[in-house]
Amino acid sequence: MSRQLALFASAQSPTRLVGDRGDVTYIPEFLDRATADALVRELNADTRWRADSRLMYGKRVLVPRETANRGEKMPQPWTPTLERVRAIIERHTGTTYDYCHLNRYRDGNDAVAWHGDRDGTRDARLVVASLSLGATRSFQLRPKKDSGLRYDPIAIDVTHGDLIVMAGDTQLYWEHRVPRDPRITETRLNVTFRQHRARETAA
Ligand SMILES: O=C(O)CCC(=O)C(=O)O
Repeated sequence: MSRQLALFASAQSPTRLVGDRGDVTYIPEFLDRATADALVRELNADTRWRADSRLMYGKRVLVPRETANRGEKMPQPWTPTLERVRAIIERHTGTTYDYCHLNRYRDGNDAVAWHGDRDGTRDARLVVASLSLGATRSFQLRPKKDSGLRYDPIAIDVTHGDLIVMAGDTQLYWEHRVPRDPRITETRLNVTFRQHRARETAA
């Protein structure tokens, strides 16, 4: 049984979701409505989405969502609002991000399976800041099988403008997913701000 967190927190009161062998914080309404709306408009107008595929049991299958990367050393640049939001998140988290990975969940049939973000680098301790836009979806966390941790899965409904920050050892000991939910008919965008390398910034 998963634990559903009560959503009493506000932008001023982040909720710690994980504090053991990892550090995951949930900040509801991190972005104000106007900025979140502007970001959705800009990303929808100006992103070339990709349909990725994976080899599974010898067969190539499409991943159930569309993706894109934007930012430094990426085929698509930051958009003006994305840059502005990146700066806000950098100030909040005290670190820098050089690119972002975008997921577009067209409806509740799109999803991402359990995984940790190693991010093409050996340094799994890099910070990942995950911004939700559009439809409300369940974001779930659980300890990895070999972590030695004994916690029930955590499920939290993330919605337009909410931020989840995953830091410390999170990607080593925990995994996360957004499961299918065929009742959902609206689109959700997710923007994960990521680091090729981390630089601490002054608070
Ligand atoms: O959509 C989300 O909230 C999670 C996205 C994610 O796990 C990823 O991009 O690796």
